[in-house]
Amino acid sequence: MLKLYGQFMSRAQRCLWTLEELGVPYEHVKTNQGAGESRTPEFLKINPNGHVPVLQDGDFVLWESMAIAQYVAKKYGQGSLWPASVEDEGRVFQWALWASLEMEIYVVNYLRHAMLYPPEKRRPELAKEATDTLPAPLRVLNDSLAGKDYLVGNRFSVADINVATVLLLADIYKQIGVDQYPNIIAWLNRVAARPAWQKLPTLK
Ligand SMILES: N[C@@H](CCC(=O)N[C@@H](CS)C(=O)NCC(=O)O)C(=O)O
Repeated sequence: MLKLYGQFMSRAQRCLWTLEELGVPYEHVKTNQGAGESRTPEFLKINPNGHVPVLQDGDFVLWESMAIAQYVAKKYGQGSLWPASVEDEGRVFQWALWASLEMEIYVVNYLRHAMLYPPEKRRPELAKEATDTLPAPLRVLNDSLAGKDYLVGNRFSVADINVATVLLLADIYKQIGVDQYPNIIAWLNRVAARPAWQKLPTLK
């Protein structure tokens, strides 16, 4: 059986969402990264980066949350979460890399340096860099969603999961001005209404 390490309040949530969407049986190991559980010698053997999430599929081990979501979608979600054409597969990769490099890094810095860290650990310049930088990718996302319900092939896919979780993590989208982007808000409401997403907080 698949084994997923990482609790809901972490980037593991996109992997949990993918598994729940597809109804794939898995064991959920609620590794608490905040309590240092991703830094134990035992955990570092499965992810030398010391981060959650990690997926174990038999002897196969995978880290990086978007890669895990895509692996699960490709293996168990052909024709549903994983697209049928090579072009749409390319778009799934495009959106994951874009979300990670152009948006998530700034969203996480804002979360840490404006909200989560104790005042003495905060670096206000990183929170400012985030609020200065995010309007550009948010505009790209908003424009890409014009007249569309979903990011790839006009059906819900792992691309929506990977990108939406950047904004849904800790409801951060409510803090970074996303309300100015109506297509993003409509899309977030659409994907967050899915039963699999609604179920996730109960998993912890
Ligand atoms: N790019 C990685 C980032 C993973 C990451 O930084 N995870 C955080 C939780 S969201 C973590 O494990 N932090 C605890 C630590 O680094 O000690 C991914 O998407 O999987």
